[in-house]
Amino acid sequence: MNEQPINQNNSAEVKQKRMFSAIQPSGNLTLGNYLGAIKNWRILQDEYDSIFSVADLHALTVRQNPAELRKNTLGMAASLIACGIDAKKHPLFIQSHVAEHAELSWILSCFTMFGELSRMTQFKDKSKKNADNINAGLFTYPSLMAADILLYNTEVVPVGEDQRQHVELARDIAIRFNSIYGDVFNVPESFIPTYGARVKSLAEPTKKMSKSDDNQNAYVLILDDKDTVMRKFKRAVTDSEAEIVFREGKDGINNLLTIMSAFTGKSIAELEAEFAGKGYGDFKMAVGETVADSLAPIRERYDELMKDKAYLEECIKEGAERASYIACRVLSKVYKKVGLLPRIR
Ligand code: ATP
Ligand code: LTN
Repeated sequence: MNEQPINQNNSAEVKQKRMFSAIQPSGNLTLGNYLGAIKNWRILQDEYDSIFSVADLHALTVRQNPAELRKNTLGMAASLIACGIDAKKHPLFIQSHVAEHAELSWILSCFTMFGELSRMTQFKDKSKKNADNINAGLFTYPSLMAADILLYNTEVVPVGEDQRQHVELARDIAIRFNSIYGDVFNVPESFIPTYGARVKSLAEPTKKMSKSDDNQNAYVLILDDKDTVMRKFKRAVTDSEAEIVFREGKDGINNLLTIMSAFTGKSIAELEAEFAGKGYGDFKMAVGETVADSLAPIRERYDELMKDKAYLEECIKEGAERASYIACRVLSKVYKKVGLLPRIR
């Protein structure tokens, strides 16, 4: 990484690059979210000038139970802090608390093409899954995501592979806008660290692990207790062979090896050697133990945080204030550039 930390003696501060990322409160964090995204946020947070958000407006693209959404939104903020996001240092805020996101989203939707939105894989997938509710928000979702990113002069956006297409569209929108109005937005880049894992469903290991999967055995939640974690790994779909090696076609075993490698820091080759000659049952139990033990401290911290609502609310309040300060300056520049008449105060 070519980033440099802030100079310790403060004599000449090195300007850090701005990093922004968000996650929807559409349920609890899965192992996929953790290994593919949140763990990287934690690792990278101090290397960058970081801002994190819980994308509750995005969650509305799928029908939500209001009470549940409120609970999940605060729960997601708590989960992120429990996973090691330092909300006192880096703004962590709820997307709907910073009104500029919805406002810029409208402007950007006027610079986003129908054809571009139609090509988004997530839109196609989610339309299939929610055939009775293919709403306009689901379609224009990437314009709101572009607003999230562009409001903060973001340079890097750490996401999992499945979000790359959306970040690329945000880049295209920024370039299009800048080509008309001059240098208004920073052109962001997606950042998919090579050490980030792509975690597959435990029930159908050709599909990604997703928190909105109807089958609860398909995902492990970071808040699952040990018994639940063990049960889900015990049931994990593998193959009819008996060899613990990473090979094309062995999606289930490949997935378990990837998860084990991410938690232990051991390479796949080391794990293959360690488990050579062992049965799938023993291997699944070993992966389950490792995952459950690694998640235990996160779960404990989450429970503590959920008992201290005042602290959580203070974090997201400060986060929204700090985010708003940046967002409103960028938005007023955009309003001016596109020709909106300034409000008389
Ligand atoms: P939903 O099921 O509601 O669509 P999701 O579990 O797929 O949610 P998102 O909220 O869309 O997750 O994604 C949050 C972050 O986690 C994104 O950066 C995404 O790329 C990453 N991510 C999600 N699932 C995985 C996975 N299985 N492996 C790696 N990264 C993932
Ligand atoms: N669409 C993303 C969540 C998200 C996001 C963002 C990620 C909303 N706004 C801005 C990065 C930057 C998702 O579903 N994972």
